[in-house]
Amino acid sequence: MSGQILPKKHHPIAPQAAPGTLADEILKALMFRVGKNANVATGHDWLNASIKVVRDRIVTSWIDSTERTYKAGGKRVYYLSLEFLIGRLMRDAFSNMGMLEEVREALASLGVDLDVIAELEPDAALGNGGLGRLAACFMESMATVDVPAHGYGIRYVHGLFRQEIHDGNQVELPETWLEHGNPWDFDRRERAYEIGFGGTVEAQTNELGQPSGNIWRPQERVLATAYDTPVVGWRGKRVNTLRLWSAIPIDPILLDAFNAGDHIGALKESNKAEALTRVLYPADSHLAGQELRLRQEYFFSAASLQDIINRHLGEYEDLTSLPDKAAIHLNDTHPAVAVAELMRLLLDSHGFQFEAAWDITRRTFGYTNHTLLPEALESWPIHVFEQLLPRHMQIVYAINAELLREARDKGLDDGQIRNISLIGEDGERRVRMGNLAFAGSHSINGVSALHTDLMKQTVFSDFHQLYPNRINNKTNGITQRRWLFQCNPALTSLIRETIGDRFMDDIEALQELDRFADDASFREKFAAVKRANKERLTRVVSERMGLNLDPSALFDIQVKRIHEYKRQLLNIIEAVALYDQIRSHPERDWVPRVKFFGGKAAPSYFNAKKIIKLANDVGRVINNDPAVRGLLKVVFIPNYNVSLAEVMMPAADLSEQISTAGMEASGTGNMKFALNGALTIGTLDGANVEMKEHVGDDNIVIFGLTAAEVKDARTNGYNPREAIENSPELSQALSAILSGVFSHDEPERYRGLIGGLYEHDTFMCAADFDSYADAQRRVDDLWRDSADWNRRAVHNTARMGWFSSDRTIRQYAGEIWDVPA
Ligand code: B1N
Repeated sequence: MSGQILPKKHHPIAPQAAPGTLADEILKALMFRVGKNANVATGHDWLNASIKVVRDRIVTSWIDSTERTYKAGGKRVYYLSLEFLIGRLMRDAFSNMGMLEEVREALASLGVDLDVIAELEPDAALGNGGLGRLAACFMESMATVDVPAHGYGIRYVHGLFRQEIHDGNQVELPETWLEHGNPWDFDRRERAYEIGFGGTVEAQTNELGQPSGNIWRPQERVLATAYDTPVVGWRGKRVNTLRLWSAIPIDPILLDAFNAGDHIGALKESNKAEALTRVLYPADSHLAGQELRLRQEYFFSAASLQDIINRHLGEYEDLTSLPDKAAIHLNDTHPAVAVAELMRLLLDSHGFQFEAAWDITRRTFGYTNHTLLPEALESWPIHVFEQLLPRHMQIVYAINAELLREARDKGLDDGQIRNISLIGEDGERRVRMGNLAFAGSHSINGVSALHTDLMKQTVFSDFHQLYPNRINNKTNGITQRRWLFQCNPALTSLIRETIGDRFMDDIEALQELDRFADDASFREKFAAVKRANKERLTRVVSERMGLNLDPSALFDIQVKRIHEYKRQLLNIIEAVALYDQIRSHPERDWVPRVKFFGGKAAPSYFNAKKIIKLANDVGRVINNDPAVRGLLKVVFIPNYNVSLAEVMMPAADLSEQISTAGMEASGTGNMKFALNGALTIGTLDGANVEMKEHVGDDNIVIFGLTAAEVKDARTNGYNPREAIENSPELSQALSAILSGVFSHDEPERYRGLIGGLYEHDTFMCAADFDSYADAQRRVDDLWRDSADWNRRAVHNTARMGWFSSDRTIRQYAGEIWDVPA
């Protein structure tokens, strides 16, 4: 696509620009930094040149921000995350610098369309889903609210796989975001640290023969080198750094082997090092479990800690003051090994005694828990951990001894002590990373009020008894710059015309829009914006899938990772039931609806892949059945990613947030939809609970069992077969799927997935079905009164300001990190 979009090649004369203008700067960047002239430049070249021009201005502010923090002697935040799901950066950065329109005009004067080259920017998918996207929103908000921060992660060569749908099945293809280079980042080859693995530990003795620390002699070593991306906050106020590590061999070629003629063997080290940062593990909320993953975790944690300590010792005497100058945050347990690594550095390299080291460590770290799902709680078999990190294993045992002694002193019983131990003893002995992160941090937070309560009641109840002040809540948020201003420029303009610009700097001012919900002429404008956004999505679907949709239908969207607890299956079964109803009662006044699905399944997640196949099978049958008369469409859009989300969020009428109560820690897609004026149909799970409080009971459609009811049902022996038999609609829908109505070519295809519901139904689809179907018919009723629907939609937008990640970050800054914001 790149070469052909721009007609430059056919221009006999290259475009000119007056000296000193932005257009002139772009032409110069094209010439001197990309090495092309306008006659031969491709779309990517124009994109690179434009980015370089804006990046220069960002760098000025970047250096300024860094110096400001340095001079003030301020505390810095270090956000350690194995995932940063950043997506495209161009619009984000240009618009935060206040240059988007200026660049657009400059490019237009050169005959280049900014919207066209924007599409060429790769979608950096260095994350799986909500956890990684949250890290990206946080980076932008930290820069916006002026918190000096560094994000630390891995520069994966391949981010999350690209999804294609072949014959209804997910096919995974490698993602290659670095194919055209990365115009944003700075290669800091001078910032390289050695990282060791394996080997042995030598006990040291002093001249009197007493034990005096330990020395780890790793067997393997690689270099971590840094790539820095500037992260610019709103109005260019502050620019922070996202530092991503890449692994390179210390000895790229083993000269001995090479000289002996073993040319392939000589590259062994090189291949091994580079494998470390080659690919992101594609499992969301599920344990990867491979040794390579633990290597990735240690690699980036250790590199980041060396960097942090280096910076600290450049400014201060020693590490005693580390907790006053550095807040290191663990984004889930993926970097939890950093707790043991900091202890190692303090004990073995900086001469601290255990007690002092442990005090420094605990005052420095904070930890966010993002899930209570047992299958996602990280733990490593002792032998894997010990082989790879022998010194850290000793330190984990030492911390554990101290922790368990403290627990015993405070009167915890044997069962409780077993629960808080860093070593799990049921079956194979394992290092529990959640317990390590908890023990090593002064603050442990959940990501929604409900999730935090459940943390206290379940996984961390004994820890909570031991340290009653450590668990706290920080409800997630999203950045309104990307998730309103950029993805929905028409709505943003309408809001500005209506209430002025104040909300652009203070999102709580969005409240002022609330009273316009009762203004019919405003509502019409609001509806017109929604309609245009739906048309945009309709065009995308038509281009990508050759499917024509009616933008006046109710757009009902469920986009997120495919996971059984998120219950895409419940939604699909309801579509099948509705299909039955439409055919059985053609005389009824059915509301035309398009049910959109999108999301990736972990490549090894069998049931998730079946769910994708089922959505596609159901769609094929329903969409082609003339008896449906176009009243229902089911569409699975391939390759859901950040860029697609930017088109879908603004186009939704109805947002599906239907997880089994108690299982979705927070959700953040729910917030993006509501901010853009969709109504939510949802369970009382995660942040839905708080969204209901903010938007008001009349402006959200809640159904299903509560978390407490789910727990009761489970303990009292829930019988799914009975639930299915009590619901004629559900029974019929399940029978249809089981009998092969949607899988003529293989009637047995859904025996496992659907048949299994009668026996287990772990996620309570049957228990919630009737309540869900009723809620959907209530949605239909609301939709029929369009003025009333729009009034509710306006209330959603107006009342979602609280869910800004600026608010979340201010809470972290004030209540966890102790930095001003
Ligand atoms: O983190 C999001 C929440 O909004 C979601 O509710 C939650 O499901 C998500 C292991 C995870 N929890 N755990 C993960 C991701 C990758 C991985 O390898 C676990 N993701 C979440 C933000 O708080």
